[in-house]
Amino acid sequence: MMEMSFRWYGELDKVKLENIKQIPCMEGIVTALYDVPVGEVWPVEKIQKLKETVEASGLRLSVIESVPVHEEIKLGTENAQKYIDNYKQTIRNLGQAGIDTVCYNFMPVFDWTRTEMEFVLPDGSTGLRYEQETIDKFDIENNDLSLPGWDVSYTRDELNDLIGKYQKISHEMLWENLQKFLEEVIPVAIEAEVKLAIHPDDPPWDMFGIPRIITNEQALERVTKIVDSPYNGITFCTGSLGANSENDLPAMIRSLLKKNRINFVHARNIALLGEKAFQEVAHPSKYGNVDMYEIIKALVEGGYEGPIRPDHGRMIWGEAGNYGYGLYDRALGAVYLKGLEEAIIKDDKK
Ligand code: CS2
Ligand code: MN
Repeated sequence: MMEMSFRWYGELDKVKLENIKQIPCMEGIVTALYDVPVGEVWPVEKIQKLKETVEASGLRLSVIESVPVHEEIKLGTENAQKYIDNYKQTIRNLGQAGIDTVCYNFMPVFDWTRTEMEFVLPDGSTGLRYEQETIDKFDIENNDLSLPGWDVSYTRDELNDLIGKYQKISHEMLWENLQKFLEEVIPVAIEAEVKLAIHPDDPPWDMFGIPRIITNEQALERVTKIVDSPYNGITFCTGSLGANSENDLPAMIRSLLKKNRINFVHARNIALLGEKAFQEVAHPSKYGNVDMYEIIKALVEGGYEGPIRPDHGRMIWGEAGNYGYGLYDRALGAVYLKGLEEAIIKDDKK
């Protein structure tokens, strides 16, 4: 069986570990150290403390999401090596504390991006929405663009400076910087027995003239080949990859599992609204374009037994909290996913 898990933003999260523990079938926590600046080494003691806190609630610390990759690494500057060395030490420290899976992404400047955080759905619940049209109209040089939920925030000057630098970076240059990063970090991950899981770019296309590369099947295949090891794996995020209708998600899962390259799964449903536009919806298949039954079937039949979490949920029942990360809708999503899994496993045994 897959290990059902739940993202928790630490002590400041409105959602408490005790709440999460009460969700049926819940086994694990996905979290991070939120007070270590990006690029610095994560101290072993702090990791151990976090693990103890999680375990005291009766759950396992299943995945660290994320250890952010410093922009200097993605830009491939002369400072990159220092940050790569720090990253390696963080991986060693995580291994020493008994952590076995780490999620990260290689998106320049922006992590996940949405143009509306509280779009009201017909039933009165709210969900996140993305429309390219709004992004294209955005005057980035004159506005402070910040979104809740990101691990990092920038001032307007920092943002303009970074964007300027990336506009000179081609897709191939970004690939080279990712290659250098993986060639250095994966051998350490193997040694430390910590599986890495790159998160696809969300949304999976360029924004503001900045390249994004982890967008489709070809890209995932390419990443996994850079260093050919199960420790160099993927976070299969159905919402991110599903935003491009050309991505055949179940087929991608089957092919990645044959090579044992899926280390973590984010299950999220989205309704496609047209070219480069989508609405986040409840997890069941009928609300969007992600066929959750086919996703879970591909995972079960491919032998996936690693961590999975409901990724994002709507805000329902008047809940307020981190956008996409309330308790109720994600809890419903988790149980729905476990239901699909049970049915598929039992059916396959007949
Ligand atoms: C997450 C990402 O909320 C989300 O959409 O999937 O923020 C994710 O944590 C990072 O991209 C992974 O590094
Ligand atoms: Mn995701």
